[in-house]
Amino acid sequence: MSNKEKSRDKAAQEMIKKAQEEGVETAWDRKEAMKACVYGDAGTCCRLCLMGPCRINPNKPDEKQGVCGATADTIVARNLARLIAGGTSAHSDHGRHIVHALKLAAEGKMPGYEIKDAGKLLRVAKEFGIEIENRQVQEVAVELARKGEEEFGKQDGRLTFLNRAPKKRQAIWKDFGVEPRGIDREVVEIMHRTTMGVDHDPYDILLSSFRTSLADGWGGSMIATEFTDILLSTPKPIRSQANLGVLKEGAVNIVIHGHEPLLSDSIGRVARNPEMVKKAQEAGAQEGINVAGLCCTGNEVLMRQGYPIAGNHLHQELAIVTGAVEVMVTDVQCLMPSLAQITSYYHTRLLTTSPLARFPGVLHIEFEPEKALEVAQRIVELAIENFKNRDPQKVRIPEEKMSLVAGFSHETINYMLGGRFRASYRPLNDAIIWGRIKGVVGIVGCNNPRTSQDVFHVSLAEELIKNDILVVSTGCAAGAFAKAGLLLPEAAEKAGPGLKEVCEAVGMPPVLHAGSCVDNSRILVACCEMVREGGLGDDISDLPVAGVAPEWMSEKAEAIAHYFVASGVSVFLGIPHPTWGSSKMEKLLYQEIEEIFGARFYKEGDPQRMAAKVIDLINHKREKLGINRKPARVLYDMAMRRELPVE
Ligand code: SF4
Ligand code: MSK
Repeated sequence: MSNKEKSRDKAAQEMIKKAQEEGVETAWDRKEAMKACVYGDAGTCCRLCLMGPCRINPNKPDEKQGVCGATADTIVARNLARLIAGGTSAHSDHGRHIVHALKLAAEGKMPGYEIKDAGKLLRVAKEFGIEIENRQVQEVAVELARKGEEEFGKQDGRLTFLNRAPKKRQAIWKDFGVEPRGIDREVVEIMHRTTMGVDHDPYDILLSSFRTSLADGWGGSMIATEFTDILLSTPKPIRSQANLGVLKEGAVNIVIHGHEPLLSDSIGRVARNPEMVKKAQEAGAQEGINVAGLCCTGNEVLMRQGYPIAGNHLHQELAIVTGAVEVMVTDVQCLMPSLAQITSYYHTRLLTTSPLARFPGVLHIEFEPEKALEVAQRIVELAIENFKNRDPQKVRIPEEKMSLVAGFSHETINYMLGGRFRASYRPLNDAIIWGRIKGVVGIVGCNNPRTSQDVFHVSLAEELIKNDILVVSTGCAAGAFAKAGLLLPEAAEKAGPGLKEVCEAVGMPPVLHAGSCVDNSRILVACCEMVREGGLGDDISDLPVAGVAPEWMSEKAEAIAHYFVASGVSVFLGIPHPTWGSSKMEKLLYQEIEEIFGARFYKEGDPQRMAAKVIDLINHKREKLGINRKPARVLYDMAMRRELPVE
């Protein structure tokens, strides 16, 4: 694979070349050296017990069974379930940490943090049945945090946020027994169910997997999003920049990477402190301190504070290769273990801050919420201190950086389209009904060196907006669109006439950045609002919407994809599920599950063909809603004109 084939991004191509010149191995090199394992890819490798490991030839699945007698169908179903459990646990533990922080902040035990969105606090508190009249905001916040904690350990009943879904969707979940109860309970149960010798029925395992994923989407992730908004503010449209060119040669560069934005919020504040800026200048960094993000921590601080984002998933190694990063601060998730090895070629200090996520031999400065500002101060000072160790010979920062507008929470979409005094989804629904916007598609997920970085994301989005489909994005897909200039209002030039008209009237981009991976829950809420607003059916599965994960790689993406399908949104995968070793599972996922959820999975490896399939589905939904007809053009003659009312 040539460097041009590895990524569509010129900054990435330049840094891949620099890495090669300097003898630094990247994910693309390791991918090339890695011989794909057919059993893993097909899902037919089982190592759940020590009678195995067992492998079943996916091309002859009926010829063999595991030592215990497990069929390929059972093995594939169990493996998929465990991916979903992994993804759900990651998003949900993130949510738990935010709930804990909200409680500490409300109790005054987290200096520097306070409730930033009291309005949302009260709205969410009411959903949890909390009395809000004549009570202090802090008091309500403490009670809400307690209720939030209970969602994880709940033994009876069901998750509170499920009430947000249309009644019809809630009935489907109830009828098929997939209503998630406690978040932790669902993860534990699916792990139990799929351990050796428990559940052997692929259908049963799959339904439980959907229930677990719903505990992510309507539980852990939704809690993470809403509680972060309460604590750190609900995003509003904000301008910033993306790509490696946001790093500055004349500044101390601090890159924050991972998923949980709590410490990063403090790092940003400390880095702006004039005393710290002065210290940086005294150390030779005339431009002061530059904080840039990566992956979803990057998205979180971009959405709320407008910090630039240095790139998406496959940029994490390349940021270090610039030779201009003093400190890379990590929290949890999507951190490549290779970072430790790559920093050994440069002066960059890699730092871990979460008790959950360490690298052997790497400096650990633990994030203690009660001492967040102190910890941040220590990190910023360390970065300033490290500036002198930069090797000018190794510094090469690509020029590429692109302006963008981010910050499209579902509340923002409400205000932008409905107007400040009449916030509502009515204008969006009307635009869809009249066909100016044909539908809405969420493009989400990661980068994966199995495909050329960002190519699928960008070509698909361009094709969809050209066909008047509004794109909403999160995670590293949003990073790809940011770098490609699709998050600018000017990108409306690339949209079809209807979408262009709406974007120009409102001043919004045709691709909306809705946040980090946990913020896919914002898309669920937006779908509920569209149903509630009326005119587009009475369930999410009626809406002309779809989800796409073109370049996904993470267990979390698998959980997201499943909760979207279980919520009634069909999901198109650029990289298929690792399930092709079981024709039964393939049939369930890509066909039969639609009978339950009104949505299913599709797989397609080519962006143009994928776009055609997505457009087909949107048109099919419009047809069913009876809105796929163009309003008949009436040619008025003079007599008819005279009949027209005159104002
Ligand atoms: Fe083999 Fe069955 Fe053990 Fe899996 S659970 S490793 S299939 S014996
Ligand atoms: S960071 S889960 S690589 S989107 Fe959320 Fe990006 Fe995927 Fe991680």
